Amino acid sequence: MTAPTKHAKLVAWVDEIAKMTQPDSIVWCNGTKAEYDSMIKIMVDAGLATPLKKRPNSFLFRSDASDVARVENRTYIASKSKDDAGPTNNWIDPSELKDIMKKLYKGCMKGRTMYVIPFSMGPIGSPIAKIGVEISDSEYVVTSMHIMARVGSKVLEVLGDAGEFVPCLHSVGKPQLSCQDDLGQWPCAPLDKKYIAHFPEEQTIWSYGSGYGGNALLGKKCLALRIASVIARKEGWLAEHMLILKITNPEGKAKFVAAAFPSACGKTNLAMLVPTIPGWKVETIGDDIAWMKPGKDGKLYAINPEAGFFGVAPGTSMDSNPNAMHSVAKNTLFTNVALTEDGDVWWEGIGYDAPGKLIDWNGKSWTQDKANKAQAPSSHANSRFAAPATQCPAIAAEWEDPAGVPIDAILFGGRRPSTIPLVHQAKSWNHGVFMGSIVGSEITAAALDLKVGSVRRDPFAMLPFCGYNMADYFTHWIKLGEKTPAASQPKFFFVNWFRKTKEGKWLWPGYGENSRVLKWVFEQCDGTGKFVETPIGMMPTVDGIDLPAGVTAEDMKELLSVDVAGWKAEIADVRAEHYPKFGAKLPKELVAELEAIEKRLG
Ligand code: O2Y
Ligand code: MN
Repeated sequence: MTAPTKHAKLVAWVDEIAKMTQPDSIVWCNGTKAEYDSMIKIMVDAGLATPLKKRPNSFLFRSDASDVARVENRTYIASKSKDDAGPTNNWIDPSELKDIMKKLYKGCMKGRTMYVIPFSMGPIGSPIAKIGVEISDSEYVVTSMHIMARVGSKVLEVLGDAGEFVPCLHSVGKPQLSCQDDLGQWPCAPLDKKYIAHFPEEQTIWSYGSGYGGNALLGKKCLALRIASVIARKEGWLAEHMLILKITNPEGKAKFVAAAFPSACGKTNLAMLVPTIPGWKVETIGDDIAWMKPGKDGKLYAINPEAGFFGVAPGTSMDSNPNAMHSVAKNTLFTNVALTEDGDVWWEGIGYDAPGKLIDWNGKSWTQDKANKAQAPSSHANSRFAAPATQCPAIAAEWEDPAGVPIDAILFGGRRPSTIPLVHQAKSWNHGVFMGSIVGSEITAAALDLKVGSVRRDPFAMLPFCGYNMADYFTHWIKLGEKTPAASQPKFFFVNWFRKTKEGKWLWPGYGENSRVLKWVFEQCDGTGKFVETPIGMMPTVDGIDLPAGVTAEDMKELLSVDVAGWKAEIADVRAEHYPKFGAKLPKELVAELEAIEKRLG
């Protein structure tokens, strides 16, 4: 196929990769429905996709058991200097890694088609958007990229003859040497041959051996976070692992909120929240990534660079997230969930019992046995849906505004059964950066490095996604604050939906009731909130947040009190265990914030 572009650098790169990987043919993707349908047909015919009778144009995929999630220990930041990758990334010398990977890539697409996928992260042509071109030998990647990014000919038009793009090379790492199909098995390479590599100086991504999610859909975590964070630092903006939502009060006044949480804190649920407070509305701009740039007025303007949702299926139900359930009613790709006899999907926590005999994510027959608490689940814990954002009933009108939305508040959170109150507000930008730097969740099962009850810190929820030294990343945040006029700065909050009593009972119902906290956040941004100053920041007065059903005034007092002893222990943990990881590069401003809180605690 001749290249549908005169972009010499792009054509030369595609030629170079084709020479190395030796595919049978090359297809330049145009992003059309016909192209999507033809990819699906190839996968259905090969036994790799199952059409779902109950959901129009929707399909189920089952991955290899070695290829079920992002592989953090096989993910590398290959900067020239180790110090530029910093203490929290896997570093490897770029030329050493290229030598290893070139050997793997040699002939790796034999018997396969090489797809060239031009894509835009962000609305095509938006001044905030970035263009990438992914080369991949996976039809699953092509169809998933159609959903998760803006793909095709229009992107090439915007790229023109000499526009900038991020080259993203992907192979499943399994040539079809005898030119036979994949025999119904998800193609990938063994774990020790998987590499997810980022070259920040070249702004290039090389991925080998995995066909799954964040390892293979290179626009998402690899480009929109790891490489974009490097670009953002250079250009003076922020590429963040944050949802974006719009909240509107009964009078029709709206605020925009960005929020970062470590995994398993209900980020997609918050992005699509259905408020329980009459008259209030929450709408979705994005559920995972925010690119925020200072506008002429000094405010941060955010876009969601993605076009779809790649959400975790287990636990998603009409109760926990009706908007997500409606989003996946059609045109959706499911991976590693269970298949019902009548051609639908099912997963643990979907809100109803398994209807009869299922096929589990391993392709085996599975019948629910509620009496057997040790029964292996039907769906993988990281099973996913990929659905177009336009299908979300709560999608905001502004979600594709190329100019972005002005951010009024930035929220951080984590799973913290004790110490951290339901909500508190930072006193300043640097206090907000301090809050972001200590984000984390308490661990509930023993891990190699941490004991039960200790906090696994995940600064800004960016630990696996910051493409450079995280101490430099903190400094970048602080410097951006210095350049932002106080009146234009968003307000920072720390929320905790996961407080428990000493007896282990949840103190806060979460889900739609979190709208009560969002309402207070709105009011604080509007200057109408009821608050008190405390040593850890501003907090709602006891009547500042309306009580949801089932929460007593006593519970609320506990949720909104400052646990002085707990906070002293928190400060000690940050000082002794967390901050030392960042060495001499840790900004002094963060230490000053730590000391100021300690002093205020008395
Ligand atoms: O396991 C994967 O490849 C997906 S990871 C993911 C997907 C959607 C949103 N966030 C994440 C994440 O790990 O933060
Ligand atoms: Mn994420």
